[in-house]
Amino acid sequence: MTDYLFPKNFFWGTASSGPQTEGRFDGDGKGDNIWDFWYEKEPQRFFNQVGPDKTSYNYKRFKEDVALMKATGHNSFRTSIQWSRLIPDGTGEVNPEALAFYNAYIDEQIKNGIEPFMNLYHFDMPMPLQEKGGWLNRETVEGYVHYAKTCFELFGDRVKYWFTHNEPIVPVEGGYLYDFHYPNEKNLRHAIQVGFNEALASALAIQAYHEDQDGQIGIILNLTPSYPRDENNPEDVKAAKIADAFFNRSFLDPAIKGEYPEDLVAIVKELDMVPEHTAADLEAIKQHTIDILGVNYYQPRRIKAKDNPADKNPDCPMPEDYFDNYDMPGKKMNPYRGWEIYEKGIYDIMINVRDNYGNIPCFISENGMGVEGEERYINADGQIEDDYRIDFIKDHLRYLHQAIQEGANCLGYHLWTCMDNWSWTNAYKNRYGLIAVDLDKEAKRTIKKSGYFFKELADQNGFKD
Ligand code: BGP
Repeated sequence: MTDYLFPKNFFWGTASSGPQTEGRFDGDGKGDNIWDFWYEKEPQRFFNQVGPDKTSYNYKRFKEDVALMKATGHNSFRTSIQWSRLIPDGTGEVNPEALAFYNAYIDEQIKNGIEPFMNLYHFDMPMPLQEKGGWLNRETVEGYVHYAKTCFELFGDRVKYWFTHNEPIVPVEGGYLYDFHYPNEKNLRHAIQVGFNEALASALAIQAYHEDQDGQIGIILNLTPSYPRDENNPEDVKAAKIADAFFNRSFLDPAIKGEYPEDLVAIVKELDMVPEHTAADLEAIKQHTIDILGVNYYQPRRIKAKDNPADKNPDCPMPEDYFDNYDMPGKKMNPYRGWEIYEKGIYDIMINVRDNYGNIPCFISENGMGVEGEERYINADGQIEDDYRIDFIKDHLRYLHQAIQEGANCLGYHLWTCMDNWSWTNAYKNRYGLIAVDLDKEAKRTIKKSGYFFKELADQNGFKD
């Protein structure tokens, strides 16, 4: 029997976001964001046409939800403030209803011994700012910094862990390369500008935070370790390194080292796509780096050299002009989400952060398994027996434990997610929660088997097997 005991004061909990859980109600004063707008325009793009107004009703039921967090062992929990709820037009007045809600939600968590981790941006651009170009427009950076400062002033006395973005590469990919977020463009030049403006906004928010607040501020990145098809083939290795530059180091390096990786800069220059910026912007990125890193890990990236290097559209450059995705035979899959499950990836990320990023304090900020049709696992007592989720968690924790034993500075593990929630265009297709939400029964909450497992895990600060 092995004892997987984690360090003292380890953070156990889950992550979610405002737009995926809160819902929308008459009189709540929330403004539109890109999800409200896009759903209105193209509801057929969303699974079963379930939109962002119908998420798990946490806005009304947060007290019950915090009690369930406690029942499932949380000592910490991450969500995000919805920018369009707090400041409905993006830049103007604070919405008093939102202020009352976030105050009460934060207080309820603290009262129940749950440390609030708060993220500022989870894919949810307020529509009035998107109409002016969203992250493409420099004014959005200024609007975001104003919003961030407002949040620090309003909630910084109680929230001591802040995050500037969740997965900033995703709005780049979804909105400007691969068509899964509004505004559904395919434009690498815009993608690069959006990524730069997000990184700049993050640095400026960190600067503002460090001026008069006493907690910690970081960023949450989805790191996808890029493995070459054949480690002994230099062309595959080179291709994997380029994919890593585009999708991981593009945010990891500025966030921690304060500068962009040389190989990525060389590609962007060669493409003649250097984003608009000033010397002062680069200095801000240099100076204002993160205190803590959140790592979201779901899947690795398998890469090979391009089968046909000439296979590219000169009018529409894409990152894939430099590599091919490799469909590795025999890989273990989550068939519902179509993502590979590779548990050792979590270890490799931790060792990379330890060795190449100064072993900065970090934690697993998301990891989880979305499964469709979980009703078929309901037992006679009405509980979902999600043993596959328990195995998924343990399989990852073993590798995380090993990394910590080898010196990784990992402070916690947050699962995605607390209770089943709305996952963007996938809506409620795949369920990730420790707690089931029955949409047909007024969003009734029921703790799954994994929720009880998680409580024991947190209480024992680890597990034996
Ligand atoms: C992460 C996001 C979450 C959540 C999760 C599950 O990338 O930060 O918001 O959605 O993935 O993925 P999906 O909803 O695409 O199944």
